[in-house]
Amino acid sequence: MSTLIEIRVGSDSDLPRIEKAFATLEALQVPFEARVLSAHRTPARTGARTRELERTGVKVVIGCAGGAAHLAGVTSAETLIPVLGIPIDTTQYKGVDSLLSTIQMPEGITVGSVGVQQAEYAALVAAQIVATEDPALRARIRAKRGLPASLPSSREFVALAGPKAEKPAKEAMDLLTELGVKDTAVFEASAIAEMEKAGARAIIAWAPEDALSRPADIAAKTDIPVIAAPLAPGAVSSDFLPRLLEKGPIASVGINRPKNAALLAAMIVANSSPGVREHLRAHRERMSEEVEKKDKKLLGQGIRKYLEEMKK
Ligand code: RP5
Repeated sequence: MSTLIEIRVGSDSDLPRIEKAFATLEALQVPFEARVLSAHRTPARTGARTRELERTGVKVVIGCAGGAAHLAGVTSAETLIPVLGIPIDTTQYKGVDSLLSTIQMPEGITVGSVGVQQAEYAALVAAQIVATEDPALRARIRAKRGLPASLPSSREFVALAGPKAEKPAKEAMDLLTELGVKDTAVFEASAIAEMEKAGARAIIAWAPEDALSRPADIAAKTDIPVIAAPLAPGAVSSDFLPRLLEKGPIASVGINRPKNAALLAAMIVANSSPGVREHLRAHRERMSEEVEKKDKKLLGQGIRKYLEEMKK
């Protein structure tokens, strides 16, 4: 069977530290391939392989690195296949450096990160993404996780879970609509049976400081991939993201990035929807063009005039 999940590490020293990911996928009989591809040491080889991915049948990429952990991010910049990240533990910062450099992506390019070294959660979320199109795998995952055997339906539908997030929910829904995912709805976080019945292919769960455990609480009761969307009005404590991620299996986007949550959900849907993938491609092209335009303007005007205009 062809590879469905590619697990790439920045160094082979990462391999023993994520052994649980391999064991989880082997137990679930999901074909995967592991690669050593560094964002910094082999950028050309990494980029070339990434640009090939959409033609290979790979459905999810897991990027795993430590320190300046850019592997998942640079991968996502060059593919429309969903990318998850595993931040590797580090001696000096206990992996917080890896976590932040994996998860805090700019708007428009998205990575769903697990917590530091949570390789098993990453493998589970990746398998759950693959399973949205594979009922037999879905049944194996539900059995492994002790979820009821009855298989929920699955269609091009994204659920948004949790109240008190009207503005981010609107931003996410508007973007999903623009990307061709027309079917979306907001649910109470406890309405998991309803989200399953509605056929959700992904759940976006809002996680403000006072409800940080919400995404993991939802993920504990369903095999639908849960994308955490952390929200914070100002500075957060250093344990904000580690607390959000400690109980997985969830994949989180960066803080206050509702559009990146929507993008990740759309990428999951796009695995079986060429139409949504084309919308994603066009969205990415528009974004690149906007940045290029700014660069050309800056080159043309020079820094002083550009800054002056920015301050107006
Ligand atoms: C990162 O630097 C790798 O992903 C690894 O976690 C870390 C150390 O790499 P080595 O020095 O062991 O090759 O790029």
